[in-house]
Amino acid sequence: MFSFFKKKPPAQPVPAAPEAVAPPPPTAPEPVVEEPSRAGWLQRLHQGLRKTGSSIAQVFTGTQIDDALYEELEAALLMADAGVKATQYLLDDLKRRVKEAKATDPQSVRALLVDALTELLRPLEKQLTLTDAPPTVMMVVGVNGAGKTTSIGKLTRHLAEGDQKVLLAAADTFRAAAREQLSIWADRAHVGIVSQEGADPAAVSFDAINAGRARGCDVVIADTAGRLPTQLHLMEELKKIKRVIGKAQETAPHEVLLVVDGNTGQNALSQVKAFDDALQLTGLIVTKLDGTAKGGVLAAIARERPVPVYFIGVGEKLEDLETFDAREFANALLA
Ligand SMILES: Nc1nc2c(ncn2[C@@H]2O[C@H](COP(=O)(O)OP(=O)(O)OP(=O)(O)O)[C@@H](O)[C@H]2O)c(=O)[nH]1
Ligand SMILES: [Mg+2]
Repeated sequence: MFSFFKKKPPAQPVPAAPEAVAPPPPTAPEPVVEEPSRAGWLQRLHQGLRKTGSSIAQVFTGTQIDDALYEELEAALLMADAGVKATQYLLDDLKRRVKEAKATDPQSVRALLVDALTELLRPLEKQLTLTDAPPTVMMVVGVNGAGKTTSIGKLTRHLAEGDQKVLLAAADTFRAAAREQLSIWADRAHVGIVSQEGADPAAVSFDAINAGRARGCDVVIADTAGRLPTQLHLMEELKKIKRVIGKAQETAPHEVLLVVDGNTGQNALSQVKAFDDALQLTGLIVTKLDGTAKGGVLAAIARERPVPVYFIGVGEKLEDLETFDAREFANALLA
C-alpha cells in the first residue's frame, strides 16, 4: 500500500577524487507519511460502489458457468460504465482464466474476475512523487464541480502533515466564493495562499511559484476554475497557465492533475481524453466514488487512456481521500 506521497531521494554526489571508493553512505529512509487505518475508508468505498458491484456480483449467484452467465456479466459491466473495449477485454481474459483454472462454480469465476480487473487496473497505480528540486508545482484542472478545490484541500492537509511546506495559488480568479473556499482549506492546513481578485489566472500562478521559491516551499498547487473541454477559449486559458508556469520554473508544472467525478461514467473517460490531449495530464484524482453506480469507468480509463490515478475520493471529509490500489478497488467493485 502506498503512502500519500514520496520524495525523490537527493542525487548522490559525484565522487570528487579517485580515492573516493568507500562504499556509498546508506541512503536515508524515504520520508513516508503514516496513514490512519484504511478500514473505515474501505468501508465507504465498498458502500459507494455497492450500486455498481451488486449488479455485477449478482451475476455469480447461480450455479452454472454458461453463456448466459457471460452475457449477464457483459451487460452488468456495460451498465457499470466499463465501456465496450474494457468489457470485451475483461470477458476474453476471464474466459481464458476460467479455462486455465478449470473453474467449475460461479463464485470462483467471480474471484478470477477480481484478478482480471486488478491486472487491468494495475497500470493506473502510481504514487505522487515530489521533485528533489522544490517547489514541486501542481496544476489542478477539471470540469465544474468535479471536486478540484476539495481535493486540493485534502491533499494539502496530507502534505502539510507530512512536513511539506505548501503554498496554494487561487488561479480560479473570477469567483470570490472560489477564492474564499480555497482560503478556508489553506487556513485549516495552516498553509499560505496567493490570491488576487479578478487577476489573470496565469499571472497568479506565476506569482505563486516565485513566492513559493522565495519562501522555501516544497509544493505549490494551483487551483483552476472548472470548465468543459468543449469551451475552447477556456481550454486555451489552461494551456496558457501551463506555459506561464513553465516560464516561472523551467521544469514545471511537474504534475497536471485532472479531477474527475466518478459519477459521470463514460463522460469521465471523454474528459480524460480531452484534457489529456490539451494538457498532457500526469495524473487523475477520481472523486465521489461514495455515491456512484459507475465505478466501472476506471476499467475504461485503464484500457483506453491509462493516466495514473493518484488518489480517489469517497466523501467530503479530509479522511475521504485515499491512494488508489488496484486490488482493493477491484475487490470493492465486485464485492
Ligand atoms: N460525496 C462526495 N462529494 C465530494 C467529493 N469531492 C468533492 N465533493 C463535493 O463536491 C462539491 C464540489 O466540490 P468542489 O471542490 O467545490 O469542486 P470544484 O471542482 O472545485 O468546483 P468548481 O471550482 O466550481 O469547478 C462540493 O460540495 C464537495 O464537497 C467526494 O469524493 N465525495
Ligand atoms: Mg473549485
